[in-house]
Amino acid sequence: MRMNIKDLPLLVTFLGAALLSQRADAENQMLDEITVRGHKESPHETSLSIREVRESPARDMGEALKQVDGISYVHKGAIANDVVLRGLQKDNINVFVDGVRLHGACPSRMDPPSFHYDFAEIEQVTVIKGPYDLSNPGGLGGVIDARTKKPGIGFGSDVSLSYGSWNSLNTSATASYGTDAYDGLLGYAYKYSDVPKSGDGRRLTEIYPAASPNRYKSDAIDSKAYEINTGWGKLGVNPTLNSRSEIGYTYQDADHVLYPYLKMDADYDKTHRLNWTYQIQKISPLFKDLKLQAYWDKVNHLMDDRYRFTSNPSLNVTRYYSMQTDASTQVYGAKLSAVLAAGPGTLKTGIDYYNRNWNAVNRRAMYTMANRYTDLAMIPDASIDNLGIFGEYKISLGKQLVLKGGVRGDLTWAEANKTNTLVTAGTSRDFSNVSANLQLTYTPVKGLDIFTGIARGTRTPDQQELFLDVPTPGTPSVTSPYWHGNKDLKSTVNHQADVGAKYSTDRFYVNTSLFYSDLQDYINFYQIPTLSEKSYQNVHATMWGAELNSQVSLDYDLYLKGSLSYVEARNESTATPLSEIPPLNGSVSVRYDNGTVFLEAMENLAREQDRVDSGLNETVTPGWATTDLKGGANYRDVTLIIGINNLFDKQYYSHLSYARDPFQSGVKVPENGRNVYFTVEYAF
Ligand SMILES: [Cu+2]
Repeated sequence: MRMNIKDLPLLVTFLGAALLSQRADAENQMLDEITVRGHKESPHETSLSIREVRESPARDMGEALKQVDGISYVHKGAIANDVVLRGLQKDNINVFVDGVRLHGACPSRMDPPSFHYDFAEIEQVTVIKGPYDLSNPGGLGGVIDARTKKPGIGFGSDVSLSYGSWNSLNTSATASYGTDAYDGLLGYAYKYSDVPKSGDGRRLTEIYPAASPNRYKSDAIDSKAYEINTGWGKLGVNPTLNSRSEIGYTYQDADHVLYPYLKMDADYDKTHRLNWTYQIQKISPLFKDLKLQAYWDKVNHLMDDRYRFTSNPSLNVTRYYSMQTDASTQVYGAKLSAVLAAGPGTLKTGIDYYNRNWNAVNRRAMYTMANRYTDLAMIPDASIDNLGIFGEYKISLGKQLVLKGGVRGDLTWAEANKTNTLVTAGTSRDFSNVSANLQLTYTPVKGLDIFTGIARGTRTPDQQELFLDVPTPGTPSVTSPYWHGNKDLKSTVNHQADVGAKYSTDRFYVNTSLFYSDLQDYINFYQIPTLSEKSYQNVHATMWGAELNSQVSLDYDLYLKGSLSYVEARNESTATPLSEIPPLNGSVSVRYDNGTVFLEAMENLAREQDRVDSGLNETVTPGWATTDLKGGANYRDVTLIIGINNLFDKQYYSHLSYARDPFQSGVKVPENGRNVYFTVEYAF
């Protein structure tokens, strides 16, 4: 069609209308986030929207979540960042997707749970800080639950392509179709990257000293950092107006993932995840909701040192590697839960079960000279069975008070099915635990919520902490310690108190929270005195911390956001700081967003961490500040985003990005240097 000058007013009107309608949409998005965070979330809850994920150059959810107050992460390479919540990590926190318990296979956490799902599957991530989730076992430090996208009515589709520094590519496409009776969704994502460089211009694979046996071989230094394909599908059926059944399956294949943090790299991670739910709502005035869920997931993981100098052929090294771990884990579980109108309040109750198996076989050239590369039951095909029951009652006392309280009981069995030098096949442990909490939310005036909570949370030791066995060739030494589990470990019990206050209006909220935690039998990694051995022990620990965050909508389409997090942790048994605790950190950002275009500048800050565990040779990490810029525009169904992170190419380290053991590499992994990214998204 040829344009004619007479069409111009029409075109201008059309464009204007389109821009205005877009403006209303997107402006609402920013205000919606403020509304959700201000009104709908309790002061000890927080969330990350998919908008915030999409606008960042984060390569996985672990990295994306670092923008949430109270969350930090362990950076082990270009991807597979591990989430840390209020200084607690690993099994101290629960990381789920749609309530599905997902565990990694790698004993060195190359594949933490959040690594096993793609952004493009996710709608929103909710974080509950502290032991206030009674509907799942464990997670004494809190829960991070990602919710997957649900198909809408009619056809829907979105395509996203992101390209950035070091050839990092992140693409995804989803298509969905839905009617009132049924719906379906299909998605695919592909991620690739070369090895990132830090602020000093060196690749993350170049951080080893020139004589280190763990340094990368020259042809691996600039090889790809990872390549990941993920595909998923979801089917939903609504048999009646008030019932729904859903089945979802995801397969992820991660290939050639480099971990400069460790002495080995991953050859592959292959993950299956299957989830089925059936839910009926409003069955009767008494029976409000009934939900049944069953799930299964499995990860196969292979890592070795083929890209490192340690694998060079020699008298001892007769295979393509000198060390390898072949690991797998499988989880299956089910849950039945119901919401009932009971007296003046509501009762949520349920029963759940899961089984997790974990098996890791380690092979080393030098473990015994007589029997090279012999299979070693590093994690001896060990299973954990957990059966739990919970009830939680919520009642409004007048207009100003909401009281919520509940209790949960768990029975747990842990058993090793293979023999290693630490345990024999059949070695088992039983645990029984009670968790409970009482939460009071007081709303003295509209917009002000004061939250207080006391809670008891628990978690049992995992297979690694109980049964792990990594003997050394010959006699253990300082450079080659014997690393093993402790089959006598007790469950950790956390007694925690929380106070929080939030004030919100339609255009503004400010949220503060403060917690104190007394951890009985905290499972601490330690150096056994006088022996060249490292293991796990129960210690008495305490933690306290605070978070502050705020989001404000100002005039002239300006938005301000800021957050600050602090946690201090102490091993009371030895009167020393606990290891791997993030320093005081925060961020401030200013954003112009008129609904069509946005521009944002963010400053990220972390203080020096000088509270270190000298028993594990932890050292002080200096503070740092970095600047990120991003901007974008959307027109109709297309969104463009361009950003630059670490604008001044600062060389800096996160306190957590250093492995102590196992397979301690002895080097700190620096954060990424200046990096540019460009994203285009199309959705309808
Ligand atoms: Cu691994």
